[in-house]
Amino acid sequence: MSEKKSPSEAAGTHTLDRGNSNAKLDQLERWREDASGEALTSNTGVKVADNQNTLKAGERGPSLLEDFLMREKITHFDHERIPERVVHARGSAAHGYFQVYEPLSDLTCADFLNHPEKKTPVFVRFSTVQGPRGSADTVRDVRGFATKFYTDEGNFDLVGNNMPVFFIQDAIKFPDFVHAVKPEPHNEIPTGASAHDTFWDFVSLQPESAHMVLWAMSDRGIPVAYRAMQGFGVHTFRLVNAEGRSVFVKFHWRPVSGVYSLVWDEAQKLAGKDPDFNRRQLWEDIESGDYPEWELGLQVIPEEDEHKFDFDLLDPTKLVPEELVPVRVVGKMVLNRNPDNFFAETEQAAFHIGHVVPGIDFSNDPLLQGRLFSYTDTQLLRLGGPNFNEIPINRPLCPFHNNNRDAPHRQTINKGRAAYEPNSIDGGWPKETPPAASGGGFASYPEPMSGVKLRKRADSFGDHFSQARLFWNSMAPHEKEHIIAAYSFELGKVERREIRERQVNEILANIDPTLATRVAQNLGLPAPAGSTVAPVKTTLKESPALSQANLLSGNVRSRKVAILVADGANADDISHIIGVLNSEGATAKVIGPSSAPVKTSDGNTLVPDATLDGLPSIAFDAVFVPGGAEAAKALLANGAALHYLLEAYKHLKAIALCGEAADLMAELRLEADEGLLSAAKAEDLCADLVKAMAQHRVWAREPKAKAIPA
Ligand code: HDE
Repeated sequence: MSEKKSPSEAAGTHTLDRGNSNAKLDQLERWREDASGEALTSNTGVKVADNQNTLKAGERGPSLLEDFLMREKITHFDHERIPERVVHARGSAAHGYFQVYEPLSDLTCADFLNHPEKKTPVFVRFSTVQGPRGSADTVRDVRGFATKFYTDEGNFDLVGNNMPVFFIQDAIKFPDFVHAVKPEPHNEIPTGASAHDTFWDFVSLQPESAHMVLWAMSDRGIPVAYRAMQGFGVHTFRLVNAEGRSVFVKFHWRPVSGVYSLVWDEAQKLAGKDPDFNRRQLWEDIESGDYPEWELGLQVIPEEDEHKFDFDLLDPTKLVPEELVPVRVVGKMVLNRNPDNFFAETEQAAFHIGHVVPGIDFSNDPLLQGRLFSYTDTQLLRLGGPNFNEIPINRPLCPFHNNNRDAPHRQTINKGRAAYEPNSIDGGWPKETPPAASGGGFASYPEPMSGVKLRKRADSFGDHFSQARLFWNSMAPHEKEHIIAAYSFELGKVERREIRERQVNEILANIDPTLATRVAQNLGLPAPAGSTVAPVKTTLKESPALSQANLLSGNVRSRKVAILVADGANADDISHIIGVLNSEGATAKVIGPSSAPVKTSDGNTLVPDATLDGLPSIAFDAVFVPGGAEAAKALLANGAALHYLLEAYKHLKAIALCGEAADLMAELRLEADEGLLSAAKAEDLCADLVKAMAQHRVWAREPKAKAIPA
């Protein structure tokens, strides 16, 4: 016979009789007795006594509709998701600050660009474009680089990309472009990739995309890290100073870490082994105090120079070569704080190219003009109404008052009776601020306008290939090889021969004959007959500023090195390399055959940070193997360790082998080069290792490495 229970015990609200094991019961009891934290409550603040069981009619009886706690919890859960961004759905973000180096009063009256003593808070979101929210970070794609400056005069959003041009010239083509690049509608394949028929169909029919597609097929499409990417505002904007004088401007972000990329095989493998690769590094670097930094650069073009270039400044498929207009570096951004909550901050962040402050204004770039409509419109759906600027991550840090009222999720409790202007009831407040005053109101630059209403692309937008050729001509030999390989890979996935042919014969052949012929060969197509469009005469043949080979930082700050260990690994080598890397601002992780501690040569034990398969070589910039006969023997007999080194070699990374570890090189039949180093002790090769790492890859090894299976 079962024991009789009191009504409260039977209801299960005051006891911990929840059908749990004794161990769990004890733990729950301890948690309940700990009064140091916050009590669990309902959304209306009622303290919850039991968060484990639904209210039921008897222990084994049906659940009761009366259970308002369960219903509130499940209802909230049912509504947890919001629509992901139509594009740039996959992203990650961080907080930081921006500081201008010197007042830019000659150019702009924007307050945050005139006060070197001010640290303007920023929130920056990086993203891929094509893939959905859960897709991999390292796919070949454009990266978004959106910065929200919370200035004292309101929010300024610089919503840019890691490439300085775009695929289309007019906003009305954006839905077509996005439908073409997104997974194909019948089977939703491929995720996060442009290597499919609809993308190449569209771009091969749309020659204005030639320049940007070339950027996407270059190493820029597979950055190693967000901190290793440049950022660009893309469009031409205006700056306006206190006297009302305006100049055109292009915005640049230059990473202090330099610009460098993954190699394609690595990018593909990372997409499977660590789809969060970029997101994780951003997070971990900030947690460890190794803050990513960028300098803000401006290309300033006086109004009177608007028509002096052999392209149109308003055409977003063109960049302004730095050799024609140098970049003036004006300030620095540091990302130093991770968000507390991904959804509340990163997911709910609403960027908008139309969020400008006095001193910054728009140009007539037709893509920019279309974006001015799109960003608010999309937030209405995504964030559920027009009050999205009241969400903490979007709220300005300066005071804001207006007569906008009500609508879903209103947070502000407006006081006063007059929700209109002019009014006499509330003394006329809130009132306008004249533009000229310091901290003045926003007034659009009074650009003279005249024109006929029409739908027409300006003739000055008509040259689609010169800048693509400029980019191609500016690439280092290894960069050209990567571009050829990328086109061959992507077009190789295209099922329809006519699309491949069109891309080769009508697009690539107009950029460069070698590019077109090599891609044609790889696709098994006849070499193109020649260009189909007469080349336009241009001022520049090459722009060295476009090649990543010229954009390295020259140091190894934030680079990551794997130290492969096994029992018997030489302790001096390990401590020496760690010391050198730390002093250079790089980091090391000890990688063991398993998670079990390893005995080093000095009799101490070392706990590996990760295992060979847990953190593969693709997650590192270089590999170091300490000496020690026993350790070398163990690694030689370990297929995973051999694969680790082979893969690092194939990915053109610096590899340093000390003492007996040099036997691994012989076993793998690898030839020494400027990045494959061996010496008796760590101290004899550290300087060369650092030098090789600063070069990012051993490009000279690439032809040889291609023959190696990995
Ligand atoms: Fe965007 N873009 N875009 N875009 N874009 C969006 O806004 C749009 C363009 C860029 O991290 C959407 O909030 C149109 C160029 C970034 O939250 C949407 C056109 C550049 C982000 C939208 C463009 C960008 C977006 C989707 C052609 C580089 C991510 C969700 C006229 C200069 C921002 C959202 C973030 C996001 C529209 C072209 C950059 C739908 C119509 C060019 C970095 O509003």
